[in-house]
Amino acid sequence: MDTFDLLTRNASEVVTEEELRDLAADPDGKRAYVGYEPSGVLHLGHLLTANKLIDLQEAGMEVVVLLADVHAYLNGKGTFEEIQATAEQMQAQFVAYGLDPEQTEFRYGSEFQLDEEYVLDVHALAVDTSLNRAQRAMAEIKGDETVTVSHVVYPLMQTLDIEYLDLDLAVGGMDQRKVHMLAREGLRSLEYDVRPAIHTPILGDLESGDGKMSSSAGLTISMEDSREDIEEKVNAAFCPPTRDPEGDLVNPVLQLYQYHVFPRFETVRIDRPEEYGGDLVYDSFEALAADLESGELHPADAKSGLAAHLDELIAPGRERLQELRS
Ligand code: IYR
Repeated sequence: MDTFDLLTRNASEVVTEEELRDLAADPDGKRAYVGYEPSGVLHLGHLLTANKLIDLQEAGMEVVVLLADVHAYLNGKGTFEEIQATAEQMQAQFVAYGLDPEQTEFRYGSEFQLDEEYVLDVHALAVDTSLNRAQRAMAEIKGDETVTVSHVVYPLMQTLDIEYLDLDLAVGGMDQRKVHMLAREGLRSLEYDVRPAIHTPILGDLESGDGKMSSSAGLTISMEDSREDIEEKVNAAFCPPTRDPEGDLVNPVLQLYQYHVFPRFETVRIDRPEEYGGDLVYDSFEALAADLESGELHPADAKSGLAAHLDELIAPGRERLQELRS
């Protein structure tokens, strides 16, 4: 695959395409990152951006995973001690999932975000940024609780991470896009280089195919799920025989194949009893989606194949988590 296509495959948005083309022309040793607020258990949302990091490693880029402990603290996720303990577990799960530890730099935000130079830059951005703008940037990151002063400090720090980790590319879900747009202005105002960003989609809710997959409502799949849990959730998922259902709905089963299974498996085998035509083997998402639409692939078989592949992706992290907890 062409490097630009590999860098941008399965992305919802690239800012800007021109900057990314420059990067794709010479990706070797360039540094890309995703920041995660530490949480004890990874779920599909984390794994979707991790898949993009794996693509970038394949293209020759260096990958930085920021365990954003200070950000999680500012976003009301617990005491600093609690957050740091979950960050260690998070790192272990990413490695089990397939981020090569030799090629991945794991960094804690607190290692550099409390340095004087960084803090003074936060204050410089605070002077240059309207309250309204910082608040709007956080709309999709902040939970439902009251806005606090910490919520507007947060995107200013996310801006500076790009400079202080010496990065060439920022990666995040579409929920990060407003922070990354603010970051472009902020970096420019401090006369730092502006860097491009890649945004990955936020997938639909498994059961209804509606809106955004929620990590809290038990509607996503996590490293804590047993094979049976995964089968149960996938079996209950919405799966019309089309990739574009009516209105705002999506087909979450096809989305999971597209964003989670095909990026990690060269071929996808779906077991099917002989009497129904025997096993099916696909080497592209397009071929599988076309078979679902034509009726060649029954939704029940699509689901059982999906659960088996998701289980294979989750199993190493699930085992690691059990070891850490015992
Ligand atoms: N805002 C992210 C966490 C985060 C991301 C980056 I990229 C940072 O530099 C810092 C924090 C979230 O919503 O999880």
